[in-house]
Amino acid sequence: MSADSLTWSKIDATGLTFAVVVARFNSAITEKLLAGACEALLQAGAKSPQVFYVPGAFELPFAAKKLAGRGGFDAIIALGAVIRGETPHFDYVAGETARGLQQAGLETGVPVIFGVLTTDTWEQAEARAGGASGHASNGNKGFDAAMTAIEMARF
Ligand code: INI
Repeated sequence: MSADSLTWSKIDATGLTFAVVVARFNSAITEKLLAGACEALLQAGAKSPQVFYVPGAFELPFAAKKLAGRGGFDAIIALGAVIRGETPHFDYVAGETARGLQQAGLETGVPVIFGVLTTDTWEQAEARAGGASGHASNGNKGFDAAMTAIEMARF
């Protein structure tokens, strides 16, 4: 296991309610993150999450803040994939998404979880979304984001 991996002890999400906001941009990746997040929530005994879609990662903070402010969710999980490619657009999208999600959580008091991949290449993103299978056992950051959400909801 690499030094920067998150580790999870057994954690109980019984009775907790989660919203997952998913960016459609790079959807082949973000759908795998969503599957990983749902797997974690189910394993931990949470209800099925309510899933909401936005066009791209840049729109995640707006949706997360709106859902957090609406009430009824113990945490919001934001999922996206920002891939560098050739343009400086990456830095704006990745930076503002991170800043906005942190701000949404701090301003509402509801945990908002940063489940957004920021990678140089498509292959790196795929590897962090569970590879070809998308399975949690294969390193799926959507799974990790959901486990983080459970822990922070219990905080
Ligand atoms: N959105 C992503 O989710 N991932 C990306 O890699 C990406 N790139 O590379 O441009 C991206 N751009 C769209 C952005 O999130 C907004 O939807 C768009 O700028 C409209 O606000």
